[in-house]
Amino acid sequence: MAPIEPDPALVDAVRSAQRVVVFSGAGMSAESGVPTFRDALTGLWERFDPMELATPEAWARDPALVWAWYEWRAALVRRVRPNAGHVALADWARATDLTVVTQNVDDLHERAGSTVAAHLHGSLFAPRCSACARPAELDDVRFAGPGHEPAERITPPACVACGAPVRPGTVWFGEDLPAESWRVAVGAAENCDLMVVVGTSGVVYPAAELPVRAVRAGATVVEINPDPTDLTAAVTHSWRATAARALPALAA
Ligand code: BV8
Ligand code: ZN
Repeated sequence: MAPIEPDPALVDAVRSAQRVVVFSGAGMSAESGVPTFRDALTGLWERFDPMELATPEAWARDPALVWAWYEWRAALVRRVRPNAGHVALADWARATDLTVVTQNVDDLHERAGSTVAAHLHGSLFAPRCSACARPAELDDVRFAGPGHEPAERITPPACVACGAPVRPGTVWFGEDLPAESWRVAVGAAENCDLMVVVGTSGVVYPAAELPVRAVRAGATVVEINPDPTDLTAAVTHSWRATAARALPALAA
């Protein structure tokens, strides 16, 4: 699908930007082969609702099911590669003051060479003890290991310090965002002159507030998404294009 050409005013705003913030969601990783958060999950997990599984209640009820889901997701991310959109952002940051704030829990921005200022919803690769919060070494947990058979239940590893179950390092629905990540993200949104919002449906709060905060602070906000979203009405320009097609054109 060739992207519809961008509005010339959008291109001008991008070319003249001095302080850029890129705010990414799951659509950023779609062209790498990572299912977006609201796409029906595939295979073993297609009958589950991510909104149900990504909660403290699901973890309390069935930690082995939740841990197996995260192992499956982490193993999938390990198998894929950053796409041209991730690479374009890393290149763009070498020439411009550019800050990446992501809702994504994968490490594809980093593997493309970006420094991520804030992982608002945590990371698949930062498991920690559910009791003493000690970070678990990735080789303590199986998803860092050689390909394991996908399973619907995997007993979470035990914390080497206190023996409690190790939990995924992501922010579940009903949990607060990491305070430092949120502080950095709000500061970036309120001090940029351009925000590029890529691959998010804009339904998860408080992250979805960030583009509105940028508009209120006087920034030009450009949305890149093949579909309209809850944010489309609030942004300055909305470009019906995908991340891997649009970002290389913007960053050129
Ligand atoms: C909070 C980590 C304070 C886990 C995620 C009731 C009780 C408690 C809270 C609430 C409540 N009601 C509402 C709330 C607030 C809640 C919320 O916003 N709920 C929504 C759903 C209504 N938020 C929270 O709970 C947050 N915490 O509020 O704390 C608090 C505390 C206690 C009590 C009250 C309040 C925490 C939210 C964090 C949840 N964790 N992830 C995990 O991943 O397992 S969020 C999850 O959704 C992912 O991180 C994902 O990034 C994020 C947002 O989704 P998107 O990234 O937008 O992805 P999505 O699939 O939706 O859309 C993809 C888009 O890409 C689409 O638009 C598509 O068109 C586009 N696209 C597709 N292909 C491409 C593309 N774009 C470009 N290129 C392509 N190729
Ligand atoms: Zn512990």
